[in-house]
Amino acid sequence: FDKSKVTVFFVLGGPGAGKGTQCANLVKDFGFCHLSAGDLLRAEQDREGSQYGEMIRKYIREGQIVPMEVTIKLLENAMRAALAEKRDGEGWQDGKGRFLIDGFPRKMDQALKFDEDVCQSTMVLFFTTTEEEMSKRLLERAKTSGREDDNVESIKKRFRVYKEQTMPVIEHYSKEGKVATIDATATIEEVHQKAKEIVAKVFA
Ligand code: UP5
Ligand code: MG
Repeated sequence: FDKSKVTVFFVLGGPGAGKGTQCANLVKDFGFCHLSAGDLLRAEQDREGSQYGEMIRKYIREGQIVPMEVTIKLLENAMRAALAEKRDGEGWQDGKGRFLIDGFPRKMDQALKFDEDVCQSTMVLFFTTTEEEMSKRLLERAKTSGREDDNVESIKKRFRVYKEQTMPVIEHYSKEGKVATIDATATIEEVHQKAKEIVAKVFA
């Protein structure tokens, strides 16, 4: 698709920081198309006939990053599908599709590849809070999420991968002046207001 037809915001932050929750709010405010890399991978994992299902399951349980080719292909396909059914006034302003790409890129190779092959992001929304808080949120969510990685062992691994592989991505985009850091420790509504202000400035 045509890169000039999209506006992309990456949404990063540790496991359980509230990326998905805040994306849902921003969809309502600005009509974004919300694509969670983790959700796309989980859907592919469960898709009958997928050649990647078992591999994805293993990576997610271990908190490891699935090889980037798979994730980038899923994202590109989802973006193309969304653009194909674009309708004015529903996130498609001025002839452009607005995308929130949640939980991606979380490793340097993915970041460089996506920027080169798909498109550059306008901004990175970075939700940050303490590991203690994230852990508490994930263990609470575990009661109902059904996610195979919402358990103490997997959570520890996810935190480690986040620090070792995702923090360098955030530093990389910080140097490009693209990162807006949002303290995600406050209530969902307080965090939402801050995120909304930041995005509103971009679309002003
Ligand atoms: N909650 C949210 N905000 C709150 C607040 N302010 N106060 C109190 N509670 C709050 O929120 C988590 C929980 O906290 C919810 O119950 C919520 O109500 C509450 P959520 O919005 O779901 O947090 P989020 O940051 O989205 O957490 P998630 O668990 O989805 O983050 P991860 O980054 O770990 O998960 P993701 O789905 O992105 O990735 C999962 C795995 O997929 C990765 O570990 C990896 O193995 C794989 N993956 C790749 O390989 N490649 C990719 O590119 C992406 C993923
Ligand atoms: Mg999420």
